[in-house]
Formats: sequence, structure tokens, C-alpha cells
Amino acid sequence: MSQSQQCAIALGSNLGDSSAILEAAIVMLAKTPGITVTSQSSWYQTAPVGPPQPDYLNGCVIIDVQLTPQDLLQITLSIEKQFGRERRERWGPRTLDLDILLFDNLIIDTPTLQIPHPRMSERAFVLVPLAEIAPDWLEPISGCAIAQLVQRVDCSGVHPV
Ligand code: A4P
Ligand code: MG
Repeated sequence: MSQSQQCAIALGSNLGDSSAILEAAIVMLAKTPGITVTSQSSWYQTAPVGPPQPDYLNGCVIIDVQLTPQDLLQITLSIEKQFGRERRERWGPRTLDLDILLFDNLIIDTPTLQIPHPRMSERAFVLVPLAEIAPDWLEPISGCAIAQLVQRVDCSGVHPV
């Protein structure tokens, strides 16, 4: 693949030294051949969605990629693993979660990869940081801009740090 495409990634952590883990994950993404990090949101402290657990630190980056979506998923899974991510309960606490939110304007629905990320449009902890760096990006299923989607969710649990 020679042409690069734009992609949005959500980062989250609520176990360990979250701030250091998230910064190191961005460095690892930036060092990966075929990935250029072009913008980074602020970090937000966010109330947990799901079972009771500590608050999260969440943010987003925009990257230019010269990789297929499946290859990018393998890279994000491998970075999660390097930070000691263990998969236990669904939506449970984690040292590092990297979710692919948007990949150009593609819609992908396979057992291992769904893009746009299926829950992104309901989640303030995703939309608030994403709206900071990509307000005009159209979520391809709804056709709505991120700036519009963020107005429809309750952002009261999301605070810049
Ligand atoms: N997968 C499919 N599509 C994608 C995609 N677009 N990006 C598959 C990344 N992975 C994708 O993910 C399970 C599998 O999803 C992967 O192996 C991949 O093949 P996972 O990260 O092990 O599972 P999970 O994180 O428990 O589920 P998921 O769906 O990522 O959880 P969510 O919906 O992201 O929720 N509250 C706050 N405040 N902040 C958070 O960041 N995060 C979660 C996780 C819950 N509550 C939270 C937060
Ligand atoms: Mg995940």
C-alpha cells in the first residue's frame, strides 16, 4: 500500500501509571513503520462506563497510515500486550486499551474488526477528545460530524486534566 489514509485511535487506561503508559503508547505508534502521528488530543479524566472501577485517562490521536486496517489492528493489539494488558472481564479495568475508531471513511464489519468502532457514537470519553482534534470528520454510518455527535452525549463525566 503506497497511499496513506487517515485514521483515528482512542487510547484509554485505568490501571498502573496511566499517564506514562499512554504517552509511551503514542511513542510506540509513532515509531512504527507505516504510521505517522499527526495530532494528539488533551488527556481527560473520565468516569468509568461499565462495572465499578477506577476513573480512566482517555485521549485520541490522528495518524496517517500506510497499512491495511487488519495490519493496524495487529499493531495496536501488540502494543496493548507490551503494556501488560490482560483480557479479563468485558469493559473491565485495563493498563492500555487502543481502539481503532475511524479509518478514512471505511465501514468494516468482520468478526475481529469493526470500523467505525461500534460504541464510539455513544461515548463521551471517545467523542470529547476526538472532537478536539477532528470536529469535521464525518462518522460514515450516521453521516454526522464528530462535533455534532458530541453534542448528543452526556459529557459531565469527562474532564480535561
Ligand atoms: N475489535 C473489533 N473492532 C475493533 C476496533 N475498531 N478497534 C476487536 C480495536 N479492536 C477492535 O477488544 C476485543 C476485540 O475487539 C479485539 O481483540 C479486536 O479483535 P478488547 O479491547 O479486548 O475488549 P474490550 O476493550 O473489553 O472491549 P471493547 O469493545 O474495546 O470495549 P470498549 O467498548 O472500548 O470499552 N470507561 C471510560 N471512562 N473510558 C474507557 O476508555 N473503556 C471501556 C472499554 C469501558 N469503559 C470505559 C472505557
Ligand atoms: Mg478495546
